[in-house]
Amino acid sequence: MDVRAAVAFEAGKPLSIETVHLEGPKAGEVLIELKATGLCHTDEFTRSGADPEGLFPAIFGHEGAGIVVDVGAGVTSVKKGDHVIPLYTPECRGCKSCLSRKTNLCTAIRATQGKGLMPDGTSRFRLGKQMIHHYMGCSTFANYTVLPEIAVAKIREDAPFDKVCYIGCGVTTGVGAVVYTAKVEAGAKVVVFGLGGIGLNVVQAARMVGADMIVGVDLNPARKEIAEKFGMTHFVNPKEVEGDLVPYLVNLTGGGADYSFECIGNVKTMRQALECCHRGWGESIIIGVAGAGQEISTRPFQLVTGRVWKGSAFGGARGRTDVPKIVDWYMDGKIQVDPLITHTLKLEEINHGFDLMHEGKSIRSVVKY
Ligand code: NAD
Ligand code: AHE
Ligand code: ZN
Repeated sequence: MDVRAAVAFEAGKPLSIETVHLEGPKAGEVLIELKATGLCHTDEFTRSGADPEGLFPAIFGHEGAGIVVDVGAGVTSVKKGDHVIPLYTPECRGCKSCLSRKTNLCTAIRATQGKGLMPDGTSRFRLGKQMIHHYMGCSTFANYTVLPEIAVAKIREDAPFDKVCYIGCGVTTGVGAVVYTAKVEAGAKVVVFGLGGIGLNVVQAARMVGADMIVGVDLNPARKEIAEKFGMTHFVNPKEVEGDLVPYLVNLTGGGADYSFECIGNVKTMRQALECCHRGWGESIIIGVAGAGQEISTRPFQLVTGRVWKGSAFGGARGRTDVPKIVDWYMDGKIQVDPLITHTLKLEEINHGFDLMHEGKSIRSVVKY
């Protein structure tokens, strides 16, 4: 079938709206009509050329929601008409990682996903004779896409697509990092670096679990107001701090954070996030994705003296199990999503969405199909 898609032909270039051919679902795969997709900073990271795994031409997008319109042979877990969220972290429930119960990083299809291909080693997208790569196994910057059934979460039918698409990455990443990765407890002191589409979800989850102090660190002063509405108790703009940021944060938190979260993707702030943690037990969770060639560093003494450095992908959430629960949390009013969706765009306006991201004017832009 012909589908409308925003195609990335080259790193650093705007996306181009094209009519692309999409082949139907093969065995174990489903065809999804996307109703909406969010624009995550990770899409921009790959578009810019900073992603060492980046492939071109490709159809980006990994934060979608839609309806199953066809299923391939042998598909049993979803059917036509089901409402779903595509999962860039699938959950096969049979691989070593899924069975370990120690990680959400299912390995069933990671190798082909990283090559921009479906599990059989081919792409379903082409433009004329040119093969177009899938992206993060999702390619939600198209009005239809194909995914393996292990990479879709079935969700309730009363959830609005143009809001819950954000649960496909940003909401789950931020909320999950607090609830599943760090397991922040009531009374904790939390520092959040970066108050964007991810960091604000860390803030609201820290409030949800009962953190006492939630410090937000951002260079953009406009983030203060929205972060306070989401539960931030103290705002720190590094540009306004005299001297080093780390001792300032250690002092502010009365000895250091119990938990810190890096939601920027900057290796310097990753170090600051670790070093502002409390001696003996503070845990720092890296969520931000850093560009090719970047490395983190600290004095090993920081770890010897009990600080813990961890990472979190997709918030540690097991997609098929946890995403429907997070949709319920939203529908039940436990977490807020709507105020974070600052812009709704047409597919043709998608490049404007990336401009808004760069200008710090949007928190989340959503494309509605
Ligand atoms: P965003 O652009 O919405 O937010 C980033 C925020 O950081 C902005 O508010 C910006 O003002 C602030 N910032 C930038 N540089 C700063 C600095 N030096 N000090 C303080 N604040 C600074 O981005 P996002 O969508 O929230 O994504 C954040 C990061 O998380 C990106 O690196 C993205 O790729 C990554 N990410 C990771 C996962 C995962 O599973 N680990 C999932 C989604 C996104
Ligand atoms: N391709 C990048 C890695 C990017 C990365 O870490 N992605 C996160 C999700 S970001 C969503 O917005 C992730 O899930 N990582 C686990 C994985 O298996 O990719 C690089 O640096 O190579
Ligand atoms: Zn994302």
